[in-house]
Amino acid sequence: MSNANLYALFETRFPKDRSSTFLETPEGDRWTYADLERMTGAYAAQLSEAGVRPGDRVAAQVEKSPQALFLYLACLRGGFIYLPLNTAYPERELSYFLSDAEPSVVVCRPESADAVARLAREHHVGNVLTLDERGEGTLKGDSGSGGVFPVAEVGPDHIAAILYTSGTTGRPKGAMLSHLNLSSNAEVLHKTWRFQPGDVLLHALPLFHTHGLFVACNTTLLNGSSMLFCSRFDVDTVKRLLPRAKVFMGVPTFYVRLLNDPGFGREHCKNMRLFISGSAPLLEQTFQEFRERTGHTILERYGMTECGMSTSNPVDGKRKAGTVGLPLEGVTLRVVDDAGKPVSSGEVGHIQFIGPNVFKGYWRNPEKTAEEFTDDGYFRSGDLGSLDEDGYVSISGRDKDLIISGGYNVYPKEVEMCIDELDEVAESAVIGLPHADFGEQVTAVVVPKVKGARLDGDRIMDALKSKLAGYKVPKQVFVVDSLPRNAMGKVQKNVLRERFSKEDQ
Ligand code: MLC
Ligand code: AMP
Repeated sequence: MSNANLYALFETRFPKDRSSTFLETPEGDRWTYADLERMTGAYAAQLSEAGVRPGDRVAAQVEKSPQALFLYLACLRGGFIYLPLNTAYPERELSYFLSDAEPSVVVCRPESADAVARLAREHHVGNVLTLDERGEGTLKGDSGSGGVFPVAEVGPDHIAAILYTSGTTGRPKGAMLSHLNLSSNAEVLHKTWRFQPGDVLLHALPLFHTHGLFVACNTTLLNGSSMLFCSRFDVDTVKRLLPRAKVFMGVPTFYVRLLNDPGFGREHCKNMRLFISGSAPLLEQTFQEFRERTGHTILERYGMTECGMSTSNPVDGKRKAGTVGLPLEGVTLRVVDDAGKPVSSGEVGHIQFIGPNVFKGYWRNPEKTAEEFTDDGYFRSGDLGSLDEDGYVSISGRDKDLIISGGYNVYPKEVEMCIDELDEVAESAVIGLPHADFGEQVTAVVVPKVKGARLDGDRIMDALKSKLAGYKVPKQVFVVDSLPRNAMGKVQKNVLRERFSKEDQ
């Protein structure tokens, strides 16, 4: 049986001339495919010396850098399970991930080494290594064993990565993605998006989530081509580098921000082949404005942490605004009613799908995994949508209580639990309100413990900053005497959304 390791698949596509560029940073640093092989070999060797074995977890909470990407690839190469963590997660969130995932090694920013070492002792993590944004730290890419570290032999179901996603219960769950999940999705996207030799990708997404890590990097690696690799999204840098790129991937906020710059236009996009959007709904207005301003039609696709990508608009066929396109080859998608019966075209129902992209379950949580699948094996996406007469999918809402802010998911339950811990608060409801830049804005509606008490919204937001990643902290707090409830006692968030979307933001 051939090796199902995704890294082994990448190797078959690396350019013959290993001195070809793999990454270039806006500062002009260049990394070749030979560097990739050397660095991933050295990192894998060092992790192995630190006691990491195939199947062990390597958690990484590091800034985006070429070296951070090499660390992911080193884990694939060694058969280690890569566990990327958003740098925005404060200590409290990190502590939960370490206790749940029990990694053998944590790689963190040098400035958080002491705090992480303390947590590591608490949660019996073997080793703490450091890596900064310039790629320096105790994780070393200059070990002699470099390119010779063998690529681990793994089966298709071997877990390649665990990505944590918060849930409606407020407790994040680790989605286990196998080598086959990642390779099948990368292959189908590479084909669907017609990647070609020389397709330079401008990479401005964070590296700890599906979009920036798997969708962008894995397709480029399968293409054996290069990336212009920015540490973060910034309009001026993107404008400067776009003329040298062919492909760009972004969340809708990226496109909104580009359009907000009156200096952005056709000349920046003249060499571009493809603009792709996903992770959150792209407004039709953004789609149209972008077409008018640049002459390019954004291709929208749909995915999620648990399954990578499931649908995409076509490169050659019609890209329909307000839709996320057609199910990808190998993915079977259906829209069903509450009883699980398929609805007719145009009707809204629950989106479910099955395919090689669908994850292997939640880490050490078989009950939650079972809940997310139907008896006939379809994954319940938690999204609501419909199919049109051509089979294009539109997402019209969610049956999970979820806010998507600037492409980041925020589960209200998690925020509510933190607010409710505050002394002066009796209860709270967290809702998403429309926001021009982020799409949705996290907003808290709070009931004080003492009726009529005046609560200070700024203080509540400050108190949450040490508990939650910044993008989860409400941007606005409203105080009410009581929350509206239905006959079952459930908070009517639609009533709150209706009421507070009219208030000044
Ligand atoms: C940052 N902040 C946000 C935020 N990002 N607040 C709400 N929503 C966001 N998305 C807050 C910070 O906490 C900080 O608050 C302040 O804004 C400035 O931080 P920043 O880092 O300087 O912000 P900025 O660089 O402007 O970041 C905005 C952004 C970024 C849109 C560029 O959020 C981003 O890159 N988003 C992409 C997310 C992504 O990759 N999603 C894919 C998930 S995978 P304060 O109070 O400290 O000042 C997935 C599956 C799929 O969904 O289908 O792809
Ligand atoms: P995450 O769990 O962070 O991977 O986010 C996945 C969720 O993002 C999906 O379940 C959808 O709700 C949403 N999503 C992703 N892509 C799109 C899109 N193109 N349009 C609308 N929602 C999207």
